[in-house]
Amino acid sequence: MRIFSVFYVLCVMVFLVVLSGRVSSSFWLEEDMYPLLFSENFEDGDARGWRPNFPANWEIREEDGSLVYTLLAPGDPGRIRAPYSWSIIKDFDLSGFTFRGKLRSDEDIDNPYRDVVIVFNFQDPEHFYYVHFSAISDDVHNIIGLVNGQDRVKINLEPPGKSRAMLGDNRFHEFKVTYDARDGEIRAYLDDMDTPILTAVDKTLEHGMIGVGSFDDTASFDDIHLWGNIFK
Ligand SMILES: [Ca+2]
Ligand SMILES: [Ca+2]
Repeated sequence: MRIFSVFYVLCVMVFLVVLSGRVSSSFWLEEDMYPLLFSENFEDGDARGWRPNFPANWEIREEDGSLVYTLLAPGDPGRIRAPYSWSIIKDFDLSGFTFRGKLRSDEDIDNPYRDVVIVFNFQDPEHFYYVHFSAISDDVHNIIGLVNGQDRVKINLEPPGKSRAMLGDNRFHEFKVTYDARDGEIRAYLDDMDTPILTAVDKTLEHGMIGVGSFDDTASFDDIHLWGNIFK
C-alpha cells in the first residue's frame, strides 16, 4: 500500500512538471514578461516620441473627445517594394516585445487592399519586419512581411488567402504584436487578444525599433503601449 502511495505521488509530480512545461510556452509570451517602456494616448497634442519618414503626412487630430495620431497621405514608394510610410518610436532598440494599441484604416471601405501596418525590428528603411492588417488575404495582403534589403517577402505560416482578414471597416480595432527573440516567434492579433490571426517564426532580424504606418494607404492610431527588452 505504501509503495502504491509513493508511486501515486511520483505520478502526480511528473504530471505537474509536464503541465508546467506546456503552460510556460504560452504563459511567458505575455506583457508581464517585459517591463512597460512606453505609453502614448496623444492627449498632450504632440508626438515628440515618434520619428516619421514623411513628417508632413502625420497629424494629431481630435475625434470624439480623443486625440489620435493620423497618417493623412500614403507617402512615396522607396527603391524596393516595402511599406511606404511609418512612424517609429524613438529611443527603443528592442530584442523582444509586446506592442498593443488601437488602429484604424482611413481608406475607402470599398478598397479591399486597404491596410494598416505595424513595423518592428526596424534597423533601417530596408531592413525590418511588418505586420500587414488588411481586408483581403493573399500573398502580399494580411501577412507578416520581411524586408531584408530587397522586395518584401511573406513569412507568416498561414497560406496565401487563408489568414483572417478583418480590416474591412472604418472603426478602431485593438491590436497586439509580439516578438520572442529567443525563438523568433511572431504573433499578431486583431480584436481577439487570445488567438493570433498571423504567426511566423523568423530570426533574420533579431532586434530593432518599432512603429506604426501603412503600406500605401491612410490610417490612425491611439492608446499605444510597449513592453520590451532593451537590446544591448
Ligand atoms: Ca487619444
Ligand atoms: Ca493598401
